[in-house]
Amino acid sequence: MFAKDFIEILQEQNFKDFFGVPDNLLKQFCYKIPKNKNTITPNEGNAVAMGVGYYLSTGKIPIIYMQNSGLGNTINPILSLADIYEIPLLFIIGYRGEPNTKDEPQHFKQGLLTEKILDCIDLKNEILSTDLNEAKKQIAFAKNYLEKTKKSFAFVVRKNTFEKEDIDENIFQNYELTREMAINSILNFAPEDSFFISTTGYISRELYKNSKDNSRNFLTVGSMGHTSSIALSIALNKKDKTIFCLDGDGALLMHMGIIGLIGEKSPNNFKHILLNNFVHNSVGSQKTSAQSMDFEEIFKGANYKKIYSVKTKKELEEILPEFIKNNELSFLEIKIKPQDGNNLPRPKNTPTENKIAFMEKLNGK
Ligand SMILES: Cc1ncc(C[n+]2csc(CCOP(=O)(O)OP(=O)(O)O)c2C)c(N)n1
Repeated sequence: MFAKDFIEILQEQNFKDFFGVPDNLLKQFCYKIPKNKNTITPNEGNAVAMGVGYYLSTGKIPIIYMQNSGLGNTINPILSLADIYEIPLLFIIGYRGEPNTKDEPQHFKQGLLTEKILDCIDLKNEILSTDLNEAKKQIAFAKNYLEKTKKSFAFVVRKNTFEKEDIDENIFQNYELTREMAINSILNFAPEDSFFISTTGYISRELYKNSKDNSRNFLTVGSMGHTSSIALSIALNKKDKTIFCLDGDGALLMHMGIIGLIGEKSPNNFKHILLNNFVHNSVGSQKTSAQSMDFEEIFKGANYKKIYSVKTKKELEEILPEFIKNNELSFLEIKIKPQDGNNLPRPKNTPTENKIAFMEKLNGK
């Protein structure tokens, strides 16, 4: 079915407002939500909590959408907020790693357990039909269930449920630098014995593609938003090594509280780089809140000692030597434009192989 028709039926059934974190499997759906009805939240737990506030203030049932990877972020506000106050929410969940389909390793376990997790937290769920008339019946059933029981309901959405249509991906700005250019400049300037901890999606795949020695990289292929926490621990335990953290704006925003702890600990070997394209480039370039934020001020306020922000190759290459050499906790924002990464290679080695090689290099074995 077409995402637009599905959304129209939802709206006819009085499901008017949407809160969530974008997913590439739900890309068509995300783009067809009317803009003034779509709230993209930093993480999936925020979407649940905003949905609760929406219900409290309108009496209407919100739609909460996400990739199944985000389910973990929602469990606390589902169980100890929505459930205990009997606030019904309608979930739309992209089914990455569905059993017996081909997908990347980070989706395997989450896919295997998605339906089980939903059953386990007593969240009634169904696979969404690909047929519009069937989906219409499912929505009517869900509506009745939500209103009668005041419990939540989830549609699990398989790959290709929505027909592919051309979509005009959001381009909010057009900076000179791309992700590829920025990462290549960083790699050119970074000492050969540095280590990189990189975030989920295209950024890790770009680093993987362009690095000479991938055993120096820890690719956080899943667990979006946790890269800087991993990098913080490594920086604290390996004070003689330079640790680069390659973050995205979507990922940084997802668990931004950690920057307070990074600032508090202030490891002087920690180089935090934000590749800011203002969107979730890896899953279809849906906007993040980065557009209305001033990261230089925020990181300054979080006690980072050196702060840089650049938007051209020239500026970047002028600043990199100082950024790398200074011996203080540093933040570098690189404003870039979104860049398609569909054809980027994916790691040939398994996550466990990546871990072993990385640990051997880091720990000098
Ligand atoms: C918890 C969780 N929610 C959602 C996703 C799906 N996802 C993968 S990459 C990505 C976008 C990351 O955006 P950003 O950090 O800005 O990097 P960019 O893709 O723009 O390079 C999303 C939403 C995920 N992997 N995990």
